[in-house]
Amino acid sequence: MRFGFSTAGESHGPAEVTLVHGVPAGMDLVSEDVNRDLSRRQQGYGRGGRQKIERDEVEFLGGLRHGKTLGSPLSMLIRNMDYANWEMRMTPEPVERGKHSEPVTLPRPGHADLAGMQKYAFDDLRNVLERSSARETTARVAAGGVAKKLLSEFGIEVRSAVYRIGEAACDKERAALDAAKADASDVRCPDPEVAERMKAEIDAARYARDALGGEFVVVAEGCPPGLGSYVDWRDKLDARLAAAIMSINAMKGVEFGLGFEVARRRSSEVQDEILLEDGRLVRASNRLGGLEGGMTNGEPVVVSAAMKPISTIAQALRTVDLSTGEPARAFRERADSCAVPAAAVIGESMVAVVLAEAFLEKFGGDNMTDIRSAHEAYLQRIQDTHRAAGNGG
Ligand code: EPS
Repeated sequence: MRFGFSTAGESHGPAEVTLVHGVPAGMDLVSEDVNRDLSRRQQGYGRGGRQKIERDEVEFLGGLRHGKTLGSPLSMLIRNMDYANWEMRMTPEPVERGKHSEPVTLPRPGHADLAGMQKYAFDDLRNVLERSSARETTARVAAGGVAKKLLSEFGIEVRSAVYRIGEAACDKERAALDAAKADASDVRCPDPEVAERMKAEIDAARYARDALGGEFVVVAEGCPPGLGSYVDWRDKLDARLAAAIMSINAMKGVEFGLGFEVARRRSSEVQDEILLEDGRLVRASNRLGGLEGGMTNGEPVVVSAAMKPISTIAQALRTVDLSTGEPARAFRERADSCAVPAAAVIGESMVAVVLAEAFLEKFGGDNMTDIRSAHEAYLQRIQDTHRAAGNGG
């Protein structure tokens, strides 16, 4: 089966669950490969009280034996510690209506609440918000840990950095180059001076009972040329990466390399010229973010995204009480005031999952040994072609 994953779980339900399919047999995998990113996702300046309750750690339920994948579906569980406080309101067992939980009927502008109630014929928006909550991204990051582990076996590393929160911003290109330093910052911004301004913006928004969005960049280094394809629209890697990024809660835009800036420039200031240096094909720049014709071109893949501010805010916005039809103020619940640093880690995970899927399409096999052989043979062939070109042959 093709590499990919599904998730299940409600924010205050018993657990988040991830099922990853298409994982090759024989890959080394330990809890730490997943827990590392689960912990990074939980961090970040601007988080609310929930992360003090949760301690996200994976339990493998299937697909792994003695630290090696079996090629069978990899099943992972992350418990919601907060379920202990929500058990009566969230129990899967039938309860007497209204006894354990009052229906929530004040939809928040910007959340899935209203359209979700209309679509699924609910009269309690808790049925919507529990699944539309960004808590679900915990399960995605678990899948991302597996994808990253696979990619790292072939020299591909995926990192991220935050380059804007509200009005506080640094250069996107610089942030992408310095992404390795982002883990040291609690806003995931590699520029310490801008990081301080970002934190001040978050404090000011929180003080005003409001929330802030921002922008982050994900960089994948070490991708061989030719992941994805130009021959069919479904296979185009940039389209698949865009869909994966846009599936993250609160994303409103995605860009590659220079992004929308390309629309303002002339062609000669946009394309990345091809040079032959010491028998190797190299690029004079990476303005297109490592993607041409829906394929990787061997340069770092650079994807950035814009996140809107969180819609659950203390300064409740106008809405309508759906139980009475009267004007009201939106439902308020404990929430983050900024989750852009966490979103950057989730972005890494989604990019890693798409790259792993494309990697296995290109070099696919049931087990790591066969994949390694296919990968090495391909790199050798394209390297030999370059050499021949360098020799005029
Ligand atoms: C979220 C609301 C908050 C966030 C949550 C996403 O949860 P709670 O209502 O329990 O305080 O903390 O994010 C997470 C729990 C998480 O792990 O990222 C929402 O409404 O989307």
